[in-house]
Amino acid sequence: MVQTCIIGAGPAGLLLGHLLRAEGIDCVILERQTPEYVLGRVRAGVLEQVTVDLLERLGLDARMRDEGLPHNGFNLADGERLIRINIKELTGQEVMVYGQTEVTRDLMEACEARGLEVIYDVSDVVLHDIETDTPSVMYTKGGSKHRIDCRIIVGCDGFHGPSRKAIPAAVGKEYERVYPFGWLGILADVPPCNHELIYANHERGFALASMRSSTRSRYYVDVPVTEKVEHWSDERLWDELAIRLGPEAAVNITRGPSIEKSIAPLRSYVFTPMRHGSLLLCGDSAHIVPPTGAKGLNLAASDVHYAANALTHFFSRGASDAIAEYSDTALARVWKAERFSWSLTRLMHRFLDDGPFERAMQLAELDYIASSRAAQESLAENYVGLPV
Ligand code: RFL
Ligand code: PHB
Repeated sequence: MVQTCIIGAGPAGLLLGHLLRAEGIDCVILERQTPEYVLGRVRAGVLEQVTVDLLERLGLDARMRDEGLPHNGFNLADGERLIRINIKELTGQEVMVYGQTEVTRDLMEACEARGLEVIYDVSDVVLHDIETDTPSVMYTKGGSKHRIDCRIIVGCDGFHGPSRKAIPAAVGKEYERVYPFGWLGILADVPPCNHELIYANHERGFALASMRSSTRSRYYVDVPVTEKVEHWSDERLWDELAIRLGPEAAVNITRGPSIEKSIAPLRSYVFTPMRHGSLLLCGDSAHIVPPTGAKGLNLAASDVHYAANALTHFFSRGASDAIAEYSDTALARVWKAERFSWSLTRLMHRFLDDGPFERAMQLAELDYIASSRAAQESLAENYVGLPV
């Protein structure tokens, strides 16, 4: 019997596991993949203060402080000019450019020393009796079946995991928007074309210039969801980036061979409630945002912040009200991040039925942002992350 069984050892599961262990709560994490596979996934790059604070609280921020890049601003581009949003001046805050892979590595490497047990390479994970105070999780490892009895299950198993699906259809409600395009991303060991991120809306489509360090760049362009990555040679992708990012950025692009190249579909999705009985959901298992606002990993972190507080109250004082309120508390922040990610996606991408009018509206909005401190403040406040 353990107090908590966490399903999924992505950033949400590992962060939560460490926070619970720090409070003396015992837990075990079940992960479908191997550690190498988890570390091989190239995902988020921008951390909000909430995520930085959690790593600091755990004392796992040393490498991020050394190697991460604090950014005071980011840029929007409309095909011709760069519009700089000075987030530091507008909000007093900054964001940290430090890859999800590195966050995950730091959390993984601390598990053994801190007594956080992660069981990798499990299959057939099934949740039982979540509507009771004595739930359990069944799984298979190395050909044999196992069972974990616990008091609370936390589903941190991403969009495709089994946890959300364990909540009866009559209880759950889904809100979804699927976009007609995906992001084709390239990772390359070349210096970034700009010291800050550039989100570009060009007539030919969206582009993003991002980075992982001063020697490693991450770029994206949007492509139809039906597109195949094989159709994009590195050269074709560099040519397209140079056009879409605009002349100022193009002259500074250094080309190089891709280390990774893949297409990620874009989706907005929210599942409610985020708790049912003895099961809590955190991160992508409950919601997905399009990557345009860099919110996915950070929302996972804010869910974990609320869940860790609720479980600490529950296990240390027997107070169940924080658990009862978890879903409403987490969703209030989730919906605002969904709104921001959706609106930035709408502003920066061409949609299938967009005509000259919609294009003119986007350009007018970008021009408004360029000229209005109020508009920039709102953008910056959302970009650095709303308070938890
Ligand atoms: P994860 O990372 O998907 O981890 C879930 C874990 O659960 C495991 N799992 C299972 N384990 C046991 N049994 C099962 N049956 C299981 N099924 C699944 C999985 O193997 C996995 O290890 O979810 P988590 O922890 O909630 O974290 C969420 C973030 O990973 C995600 O929101 C971000 O990566 C989104 N995202 C970004 N977020 C940001 O905050 N800033 C960014 O700049 C940013 N850029 C991005 C992104 C996501 C992208 N892709 C590929 C979707 C850029 C991209 C391209
Ligand atoms: C990334 O570096 O992968 C990245 C940065 C900003 C985003 C999305 C992805 O909005």
